[in-house]
Amino acid sequence: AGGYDFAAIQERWLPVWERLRPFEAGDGDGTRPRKYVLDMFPYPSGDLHMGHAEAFCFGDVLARYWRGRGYDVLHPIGWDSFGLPAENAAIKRGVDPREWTYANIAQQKASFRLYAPSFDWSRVLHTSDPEYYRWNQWLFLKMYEKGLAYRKASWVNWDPVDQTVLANEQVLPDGTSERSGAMVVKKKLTQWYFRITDYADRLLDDLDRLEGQWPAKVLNMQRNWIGRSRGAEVEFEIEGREEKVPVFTTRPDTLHGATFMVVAPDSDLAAELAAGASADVRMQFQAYLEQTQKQTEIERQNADREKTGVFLDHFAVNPVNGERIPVWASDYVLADYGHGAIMAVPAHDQRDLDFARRFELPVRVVVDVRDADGERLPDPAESGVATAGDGVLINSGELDGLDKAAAIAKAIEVLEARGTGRAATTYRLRDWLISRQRYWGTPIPILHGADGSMIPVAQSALPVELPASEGLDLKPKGSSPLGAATEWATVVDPESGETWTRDPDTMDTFVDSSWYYLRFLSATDDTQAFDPELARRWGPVDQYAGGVEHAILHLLYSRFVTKVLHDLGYLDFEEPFTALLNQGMVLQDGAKMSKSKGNLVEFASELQEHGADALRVTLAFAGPPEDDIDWADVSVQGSAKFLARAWRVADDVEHAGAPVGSGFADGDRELRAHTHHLLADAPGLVEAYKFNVVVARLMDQVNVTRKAIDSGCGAADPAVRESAEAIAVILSLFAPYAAEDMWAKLGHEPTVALAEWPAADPALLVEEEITLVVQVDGKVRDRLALPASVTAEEAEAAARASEAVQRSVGEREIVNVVVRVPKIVSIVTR
Ligand code: ANZ
Repeated sequence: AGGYDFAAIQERWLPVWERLRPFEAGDGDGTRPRKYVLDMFPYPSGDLHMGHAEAFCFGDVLARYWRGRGYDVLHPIGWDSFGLPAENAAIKRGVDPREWTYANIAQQKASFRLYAPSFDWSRVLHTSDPEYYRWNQWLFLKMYEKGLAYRKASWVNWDPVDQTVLANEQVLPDGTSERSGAMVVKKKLTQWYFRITDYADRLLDDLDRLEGQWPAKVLNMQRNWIGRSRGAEVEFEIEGREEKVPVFTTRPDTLHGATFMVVAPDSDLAAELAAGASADVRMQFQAYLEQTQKQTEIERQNADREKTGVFLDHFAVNPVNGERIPVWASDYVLADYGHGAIMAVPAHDQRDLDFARRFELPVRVVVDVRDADGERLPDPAESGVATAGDGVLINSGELDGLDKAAAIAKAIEVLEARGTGRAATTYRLRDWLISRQRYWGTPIPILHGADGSMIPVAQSALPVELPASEGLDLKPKGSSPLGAATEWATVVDPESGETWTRDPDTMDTFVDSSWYYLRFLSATDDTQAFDPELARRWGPVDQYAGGVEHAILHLLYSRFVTKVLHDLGYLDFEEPFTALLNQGMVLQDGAKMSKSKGNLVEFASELQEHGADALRVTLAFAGPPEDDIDWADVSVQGSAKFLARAWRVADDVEHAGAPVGSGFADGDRELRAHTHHLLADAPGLVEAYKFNVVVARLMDQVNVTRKAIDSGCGAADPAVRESAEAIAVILSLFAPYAAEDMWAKLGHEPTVALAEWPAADPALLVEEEITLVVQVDGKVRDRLALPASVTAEEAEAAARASEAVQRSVGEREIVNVVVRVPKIVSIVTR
C-alpha cells in the first residue's frame, strides 16, 4: 500500500491522460451545452513563473468545473510570441529572436505538462508562426478596404530607448514608457492607425452589457479611457483668416464669458497663425513650441503648474456677441483633443482663470453661483477661484435667467440657428497606432510606389513572411530593420516591370492578441482565419481569465476588432468575452516578485518540491482569486497534508472492501447530509469564483469523514464511499492528480475529470426536526417544531417567543427556566 506520494501519483496519471486526451473539445455541435473557457495566453519571456501558476490554476478550475457539469468545454492554449522583449533579449544575447522565442515556448510547454492544466493541445498556436500572422495581414487588409486602417503624419509618442513609437495606452501616467521606462517624447511621424474612434460610442455603450460579469474596476477603466464628453462645437471667426476655427466646449452656456481664445502650440492652427504674425512673435512662438515639445501630456495637464503662453497677434470674434478676443498659444491646451483650440472662460474654468491672471486678461462672470447659504461666491478675478458650479446665467443676453442645463440647451439652439455651432461629442480615445519600427512582428502587407502611391498585397500572396534576421541590424535606430532587407523589400511587377517597396513596419502585437480567441476555433485551417460557423457555435468566450494589467489595452482592442468582424459579417456577436475573472498577483513579503529584488519564488522549484496539486490547492485556498497572494503567508505544506488526508479516506474505503455501486441510501444519515450539503453548495461557490471557500468546505468534509471512519459508522459504511467520491470529483478541480488516484482507489475508470457531478438529494438537505415541549409551571402550554441541531439558547428563546407561553405567563415574573434540548423547556413563574 504505502502512503500518499505525490511524485508517484503524478508519474502514474500523466501518461494516462496523455493517452486518453480527455481535454480535447468536441465539435460543439450542440448535443451538449458548450463553454469556451480561455486564459490570457502567455508571453514566452522565459520559463513560467508563479504568476502563470496562479492564472492558469484559476482558469483551469473553471474549465474542469464546466466539464464536470456535462458541458463540451473548449479550453485552448497558445503563445503571444511576437514583440519587443524577444527582440531586445535577442539583441542583448546576439541570438535570433526566432530561436530565443521558440526555445522559451518549448520550456513553458514542458512546465505546463507537469502542472497539467486541462488544455486542448490539439489547437495550440503561436502568433509568430506565418500560419498565424498571415491572418493578421488578412485582418489588416479587411480593415484597409473598409477605411479602418489608414496612414497619417502626426505627433506620436516616441520611446527614445527602444526607438519606436508607442500607443497612448503604452505611456504610463508618469509619462514614461511601459516598455523601457524611458521618458516618452513627441515626434512627428507617418504611421499606420486603426480607426477605433469610429467605434467609441459602441465601445462605451456596450460596457453596460458586461455589468456584473466583468469586474467593476475594469469597466470603469474602460469608460474613463474612452472618455466621452458631451457639449458643443462653436465656430469662431479669426480676423484675417478665411476658415473659421472650431472649439470644443462642455459649457456653451458660458459663451458670453469667453474673453480670449487659446490654441495648442503644437497644432497646425498655431503654426499658421504665428506664420502670419510679426518676426518678433514668430521667434517667441518658435521658442515656446520647442519648450512645449519637451513636456509630456501629463505635465501639460498638471493644474498646479504656472501657466505660460505666447500671444499670437490675432483676434477672434465671439459669435454670440461680436466681441474681439485675443488668440494665445498655451501648452495647457492639447493639440489632439477636441479641436486643439478652446474658448477661454476664466470666471468659470480654473485653468483659464490662472492664465488670465498671469497675463492680465479680462474675467467676466456669466453664471451667478451661490453657496449653501444663498450668498454669491466671491468674484473669481479677486479670489483666484473659478466658480464651476450651477447657477443662473447673467450678462448673457438671451440666456439670462436660465440655469446651467437650460442655458446649455438654449445656447446650442442659438448656435445651430445661426450656423455657428452645434451639439458635439468628444472622446479621450485616440485612433490606435499600430505600426512599429521593429523587426519581430507581423509585416504590414502594403506596397509603396516611387510616386508615393500605395497598393495592398493581394490576399492570395499572403503571408508576407518576415525575412530571416541574419544580416539585419536589429538595434533600435528609429527606422524599421526590415527596410534594410533590400531583397525582401523590393517587389517587381512581372507584367509592368514596375518596382514597389514593401512597407518596412511591423504591427503592434496587440493586433495579434485582439482576435486570437477566434483562431483557436480553426487553429489548423489554412483557408480562413476562422470558420464563422464555429464562431457561431463557440463564441463569444464564456469565461475569460487573466491579469488586470490588460484591463485597458488588450480588452479594448479585442472588443474593437470583434465589433469590426461583426460588421464585416463574420461574427454574430459584438462582445468577445462574456465574463471576466482578474486574478490578483503573487507577492513575496508584500512586494512584487522579481529577480532584481531577489525575492523570486521559482515556479519550477516549487513544482519539483511540492508537486502540482499542492501548489494549485495553495493558490486556490489563499483567498478570493481577485486578491493578491503573499507567498510568505501561505503554507504549501498545509495543502500537502490536506491532500494526504483526503487521499487516505479513499484508501480506507478501498481497504474496507465496500463494493462500487453499493446503495448509498443505507448509509449513515448524518454523514450523507453533510456530503449533500457540499454537493448542493459547491456549484454556486465555483461559479461565484469562491474557490477558497470550496477548498475550505472540502477540508471540512475530509475531517467529518475521517471522524465517521474512526469513531462513527466505519469505513465500510456506504456513506463513507459516497463522501469519498464527492470529495474526489470536487477536488479534481484543484488537485487533479490526487483526485484521479482517489477515483481509481474507489474502483472507477479514469478519468475523474469527466465524471459527472453527483446531484444533491433534496431530501438530505432538509434538517431533521424535533418537537420541543414547553411547560409553564408544570403545565404543557406549547409544542414547537425546531431543527434537530437546536441549541439550549435557541430553544429557550423560541419558548419565550411563543404566544401561548406569553399568554400563560401574563404579568407574572419568570423566576427560573430549565432547558433540556431537544425535548423540553420548563418555565417557572412567581
Ligand atoms: C469653455 C469652458 C467653460 C470649459 C467652462 C470648461 C468650463 P472635458 O470634460 O475633459 O471634455 N478643452 C477643450 N479642448 C481642449 C484641449 N484640446 N485641451 C485642453 N482643454 C480643452 O473638458 C472639456 C473642456 O476642456 C472644454 O470646455 C474646454 O474648456 C476644455 F466654464 O470650454 B471648456
